[in-house]
Amino acid sequence: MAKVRVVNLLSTYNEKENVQPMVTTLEAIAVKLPQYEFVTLVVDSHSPDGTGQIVKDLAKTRKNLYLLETPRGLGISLLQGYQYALKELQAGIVIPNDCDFQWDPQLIPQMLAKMEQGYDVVVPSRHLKGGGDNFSAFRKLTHFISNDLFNYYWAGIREVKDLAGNFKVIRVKGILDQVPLEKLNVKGFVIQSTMIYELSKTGAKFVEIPAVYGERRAGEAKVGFNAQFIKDILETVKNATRIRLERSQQFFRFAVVGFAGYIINAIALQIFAEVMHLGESFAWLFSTELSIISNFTFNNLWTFKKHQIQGIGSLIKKFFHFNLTSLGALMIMTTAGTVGVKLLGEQYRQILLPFIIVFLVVPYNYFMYTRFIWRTKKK
Ligand SMILES: Nc1nc2c(ncn2[C@@H]2O[C@H](COP(=O)(O)OP(=O)(O)O)[C@@H](O)[C@H]2O)c(=O)[nH]1
Ligand SMILES: [Mg+2]
Repeated sequence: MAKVRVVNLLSTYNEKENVQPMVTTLEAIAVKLPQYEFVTLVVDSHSPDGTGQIVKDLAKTRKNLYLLETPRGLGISLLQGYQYALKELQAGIVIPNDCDFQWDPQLIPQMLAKMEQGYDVVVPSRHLKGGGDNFSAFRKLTHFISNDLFNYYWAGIREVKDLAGNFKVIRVKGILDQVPLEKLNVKGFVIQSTMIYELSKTGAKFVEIPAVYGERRAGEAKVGFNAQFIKDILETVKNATRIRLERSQQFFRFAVVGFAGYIINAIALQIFAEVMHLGESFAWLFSTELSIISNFTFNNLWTFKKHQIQGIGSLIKKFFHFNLTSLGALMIMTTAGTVGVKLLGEQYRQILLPFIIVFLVVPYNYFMYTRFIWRTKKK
């Protein structure tokens, strides 16, 4: 069997002192992990200090070192790098990292071991016990504002706690290759949380491991109070808001479909109970099942369009699966409805219905749907 190809994706801007030590450090790690085939791809934004030239020189004596020259901007550069790693280098795993040793590349074996346990994205985290940073008060504050306030709370990206780091191990098959990289329009540092969000939409399984964000080995950080910094803040706010809206649009559609399901449920309940005299329990059971069918159909066609289930085979399978997860709701409805009508009388039937839906079924269903039905299934 061919070895899995791991692409170390290094972003550089003025890293002339760091790039060679990083390349050789990664080579030493590769020797310890012969079960993988390691390749290094440097994305350099035409660094004025000549980082790109150093990489070109190093590549003369190496077959597994590549340079991709990119426009300025960490986001732009990484997005181009990811695409290059997938299309040109046939990556099986991509490991983006900074080139200044702040994230310790020695964590790579441990991170790959996590992936072998079945995780799709392994994230080193400053926010776990045992992790941390050496930030100044100013950097602590900016990290808190962008990571915690905007990305975690406002955008609602909660898959991991540390959303701002570059370093991670990402599986390609079914995960990174499902991210619409060419359509993502982010230029700066907000690429990091955006990638976590996009990866989460593929159904990726995340895990964080504690890590310390150390001192930069040489050279200077690009983050400081300058024009770029302002642009990064604005982009963070804009992007977090976009993600928030995207998520609430999904919720809005979900609510509309749910309301249509309710109308169907209410009319069918009335007909089954009053016109067809099916008996209280059957009226609740069948009318609820009709609304389940309607919910499945419209959520698939509209609410979760991006994750739309295709092909008649998997559609039937998913419908069965959907009914299984809706079984709880069906039982809640039938039992609560039947008992409620027995206790209160038939005149309360149409009052009980919305009451049961709002307080019992909707919370239960939203949880189940987003968790099990419209997540991309992976092997
Ligand atoms: N290709 C590319 N890399 C960049 C750019 N800006 C920063 N980097 C690299 O991204 C990594 C993180 O940047 P750094 O300034 O260390 O940010 P900090 O660690 O958050 O202070 C480093 O390896 C930088 O060289 C850019 O515009 N283009
Ligand atoms: Mg750094």
